[in-house]
Amino acid sequence: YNWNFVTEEMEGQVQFEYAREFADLLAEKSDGRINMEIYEFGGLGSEVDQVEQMQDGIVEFAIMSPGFTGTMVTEGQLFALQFLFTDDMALNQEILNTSEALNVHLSKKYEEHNIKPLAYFTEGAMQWTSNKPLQSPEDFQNFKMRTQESPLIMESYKAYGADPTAMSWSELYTSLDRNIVDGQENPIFFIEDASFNEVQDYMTISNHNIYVAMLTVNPNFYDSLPDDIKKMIDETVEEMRPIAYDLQDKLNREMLESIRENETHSTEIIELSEAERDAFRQLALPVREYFINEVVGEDGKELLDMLQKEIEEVEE
Ligand code: 6CS
Repeated sequence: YNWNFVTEEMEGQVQFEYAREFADLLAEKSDGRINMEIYEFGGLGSEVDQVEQMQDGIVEFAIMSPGFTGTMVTEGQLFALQFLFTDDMALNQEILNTSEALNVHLSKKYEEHNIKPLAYFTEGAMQWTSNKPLQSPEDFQNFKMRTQESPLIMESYKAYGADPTAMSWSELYTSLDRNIVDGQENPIFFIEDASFNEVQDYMTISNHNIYVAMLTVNPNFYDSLPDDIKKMIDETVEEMRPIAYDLQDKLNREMLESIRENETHSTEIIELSEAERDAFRQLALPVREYFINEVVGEDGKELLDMLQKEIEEVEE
């Protein structure tokens, strides 16, 4: 078997290293019968192009961020809702692993669009970088915020008073450098590895959301596979869960140090207090109502309610 696996990231970053490990495990399990060609981001187009290639079966496997399928699978935009998950990343990953709302109901919504999610995993807590200090919602007034394509991510920043612009991350470094946008959100490892810190004066440790990515497969391709091969894939998905968690944890820790120690450009790191985070939380909560009333309706409400219940249960 020769399969293609596309990621939205580069070598050394979480998605690419996930794909590499996934391919190695499968090659081993299958005694070399399964070979995967892994693509770094850029070679096959934008993040949105990659979604289409997976749906068309041009690539068999893809790691995708729900933020790039927001207009198609509207329910997947629930990951844009800030302060929804807990502040404990290990618990968050447990929720992603076990949630019925996500692994059964949300996955079904993706499957309607020819995308089969095999796993949801976090790439870390998200932080803001900016060219001015971001400490309170007032600081976001007219702030040009770069976001992914999801309308709900944009709505979330409008709730803070910002002026969001969606773009591919391939354009982000230049756009920050030229002040086409004033700031962006991402996990720390990505901020450092994409060198955004070198064109931004501030990084706010806001932990306002978790970055979630999905391992996906083309469903027609998957269904056509013999049972023993499917079993190898499913086992590998399970084996990857702790590996992916440790990978992002290690990279996010290490890269925080290298942002601190960067000699070319110093980035001031602002840590929000709980009271400061709460000011953002208060403005983020009504976006959940907007999501239900304006975006997903009754079906989506059930899904979000179920996920919130699951989060509460794990927190207890
Ligand atoms: O900001 C982005 O769009 C990119 N961020 C990450 C962590 N992965 C890929 C994604 O395209």
